[in-house]
Amino acid sequence: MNSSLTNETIVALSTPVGVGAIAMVRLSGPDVRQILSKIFVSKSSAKQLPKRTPVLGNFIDIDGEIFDEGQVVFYEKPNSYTGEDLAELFCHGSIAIYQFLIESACSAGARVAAPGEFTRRAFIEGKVDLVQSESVADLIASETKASAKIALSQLQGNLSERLEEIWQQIVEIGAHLEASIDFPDEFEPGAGPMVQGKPLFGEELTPLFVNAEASLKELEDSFRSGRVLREGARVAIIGKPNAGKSTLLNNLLGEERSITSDIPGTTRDTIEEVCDVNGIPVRFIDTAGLRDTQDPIEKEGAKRAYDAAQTADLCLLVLDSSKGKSEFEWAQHEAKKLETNKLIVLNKTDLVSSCLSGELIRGVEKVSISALQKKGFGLLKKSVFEILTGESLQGGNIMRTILTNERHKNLVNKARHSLKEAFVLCQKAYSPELVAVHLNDSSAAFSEILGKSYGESLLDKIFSEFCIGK
Ligand SMILES: Nc1nc2c(ncn2[C@@H]2O[C@H](COP(=O)(O)OP(=O)(O)OP(=O)(O)O)[C@@H](O)[C@H]2O)c(=O)[nH]1
Ligand SMILES: [Mg+2]
Repeated sequence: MNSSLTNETIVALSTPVGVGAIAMVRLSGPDVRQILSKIFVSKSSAKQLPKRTPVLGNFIDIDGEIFDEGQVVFYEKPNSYTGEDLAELFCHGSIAIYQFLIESACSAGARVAAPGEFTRRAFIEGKVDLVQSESVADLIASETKASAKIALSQLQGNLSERLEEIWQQIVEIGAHLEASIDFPDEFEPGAGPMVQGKPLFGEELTPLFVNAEASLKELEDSFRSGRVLREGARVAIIGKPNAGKSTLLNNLLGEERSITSDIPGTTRDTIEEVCDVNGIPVRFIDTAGLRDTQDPIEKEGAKRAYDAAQTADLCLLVLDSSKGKSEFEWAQHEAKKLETNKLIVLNKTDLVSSCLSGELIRGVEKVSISALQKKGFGLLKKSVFEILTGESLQGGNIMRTILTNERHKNLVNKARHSLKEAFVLCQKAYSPELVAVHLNDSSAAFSEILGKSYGESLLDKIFSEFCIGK
């Protein structure tokens, strides 16, 4: 699709497809007023539609026949979502009515919008940058409060602001280099043309390079938590038979999903269910108890348990604390086999007088719970959250700016590598021109993330993933 086709007026349903109390059809482009005059008859005596004010009236077809009563809100450019003239048409939520309304708008000169075209126009009109545009899709797709909050923060421009700050650091290094390229004869470290107060080259640029690279590294590393917050995570629950794995899953979910009993070997296959852990969607996988066995079904169950453990983002090693040493030794033995992140869950603490102190496995955290008495679940969830996201949970909030989108992460990585390359050449006293080539590559990556430079194919790719009406 060509972005320059904004001379057309587009129309689409912006509420979900299906029957509802009310549906909202959005109209955007140069002919909004003209189209409205053909399909909407206001009940107010005012000659012109007021701005940003709901107006009651009748929707009519092209022959002037009334088919619904509803409201219209008109937004005059540039003060609208798209930056163009825009109207929101609220009709009764019958499929027939909103389809008829869209058809009437098309008969009056509009065309049906492509997926994401409203947001694409907002981007073309400069209302939002590309990062903000992408966050609209994330916000709509968010399944938990945490992912919604991150997407909203990006929509409000926090990530863009952080990217602009780091970009500025790189531009500053570039400005110092430019000085030595433009005025080679005059240039000497500490002399020559003034660049932001003082021209620098070689060693003197080191702190600027180091700072910019550290900022990029921090941002790139945040993608680990960003991915989990956006897409969720998988957590396998493993342990010996009767350790209380299924009781643990049931209590996390608040329902009797897995069968529990005091007969060892109750769970035979894996059972998966999603639970909200402090705002992130976590898929917990209950597995068969692990023990030496000749039973072919149990063997298959154990294989599935290990498969789940190896592919999970985190593995809960559930131990029956009342069994003491034998369980601890088992955990130490199993932990060596698993490369996945681990958390030891000391269960059945209601049966023991004192909990194990000190480290059981080096570098592996532990939490004490009683799955039966539903005790310790707050701490368990907090630990799961912190291990999965690498963030500490401060009053349920993640405080810093993080990356959630793979496109952004790849470009931040590209920016960092080009910057590193420039730094190496600078340290080796290569010519400023050569250093500047790499610095420009780094800068170009920022430009691409924020959409300052873009190709139509990139926009097609990004906006095709949106729904129609967004
Ligand atoms: N006292 C006490 N009993 C518990 C606790 N958690 C589970 N149990 C009991 O331990 C027994 C085994 O629990 P399950 O949840 O079925 O254990 P499991 O690890 O899923 O066992 P398998 O499916 O056989 O591998 C049941 O009788 C539970 O009621 C606990 O925290 N305290
Ligand atoms: Mg079980």
